[in-house]
Amino acid sequence: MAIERVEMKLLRLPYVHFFETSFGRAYDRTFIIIEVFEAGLRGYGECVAEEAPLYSGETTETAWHILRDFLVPLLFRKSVVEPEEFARAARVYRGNRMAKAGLELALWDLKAKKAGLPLYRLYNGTRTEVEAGVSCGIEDSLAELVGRVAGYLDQGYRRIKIKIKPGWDAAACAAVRERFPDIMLQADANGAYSLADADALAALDAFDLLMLEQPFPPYDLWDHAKLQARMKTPLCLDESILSLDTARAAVEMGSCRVINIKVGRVGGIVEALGIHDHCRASGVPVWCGGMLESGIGRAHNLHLASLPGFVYPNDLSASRRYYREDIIDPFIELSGPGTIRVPEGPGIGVNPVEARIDRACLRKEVFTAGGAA
Ligand code: OSB
Ligand code: MG
Repeated sequence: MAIERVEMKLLRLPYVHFFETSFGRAYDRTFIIIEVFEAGLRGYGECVAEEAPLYSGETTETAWHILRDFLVPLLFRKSVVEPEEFARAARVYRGNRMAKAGLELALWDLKAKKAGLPLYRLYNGTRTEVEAGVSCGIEDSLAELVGRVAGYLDQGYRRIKIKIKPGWDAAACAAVRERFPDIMLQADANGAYSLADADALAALDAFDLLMLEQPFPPYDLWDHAKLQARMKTPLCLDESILSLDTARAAVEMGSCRVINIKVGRVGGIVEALGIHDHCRASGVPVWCGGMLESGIGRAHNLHLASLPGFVYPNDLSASRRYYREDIIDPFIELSGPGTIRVPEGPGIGVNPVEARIDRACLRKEVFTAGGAA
């Protein structure tokens, strides 16, 4: 069989509440949904590249270009249907991992639907429920941050991550810790610091954080190793881990003690599984990061997080934490205090609602074996 058609849609969805990181404040998310068609079935993937090249060098427009001009043609030219085969073929192109992952995810969903199995069964996920966590953005005041954290804890979340940046770090950690002495709390700097801030960062040891995520920019593996050597708090790398090779280097260099796996950042499920397996064999705990995905990308993340090496709570929250009207049915909900059930239906196991996708759609392009339709 072969892929008959690919559809790409550029969507924009408003957040329930703005999300501010050390990169700035955002009120909505722009992202690409990729749909692959074969024999009456449709596989869905989400590309997590953002509008601006802040978190990564990719953007929605670079990803659109790479998908349209290089990756989608690979499927038609070589009759590629299997996600593993696509991952291998796509390796001839450097970088552009989020674009690659978006299409690979669609092929995984399709493969699982053809087999009539929930996606996690294809790569031997073991959990039926995963640990949920919330990532809290920077707020206008500490009181507002603490109020939001309280709200999430009331909803049942048991692990809170707060975004930090210079000027919003120790005081934010102190405010949350003081009010909630016993919760699992971690902080994420998205690379906002440098080694010159090592003293201020080391002082965060006082807040008994589960981990400190990505204090330095992505390519500073060596500086992360120097900081980790003087901190009790485990460092976790997010932006720095682009592949199995960088994960191996980070672990061997002592740059971190924990790894955040995001399928988009590492270029697909095949690469993510490699990192998971390597970390598991090396005794390095991992967890599943998020990119504020719609329900489509989030469902994919739920399946991935069912693997046994995902031992810390994940950046996986209910649909309503992100969007008023998620594009899937049913919405993702907490299944118990701080847990989310991995969907059991075929493929990603949630139903994308085409009418809602169309309402959020800014641009659409259809590709067939004969060329763009
Ligand atoms: O660094 O983990 C991050 C969102 C966008 C870009 C980077 C990050 C995040 C999050 C959101 O923290 C986590 C989620 O999807 O719940
Ligand atoms: Mg992060």
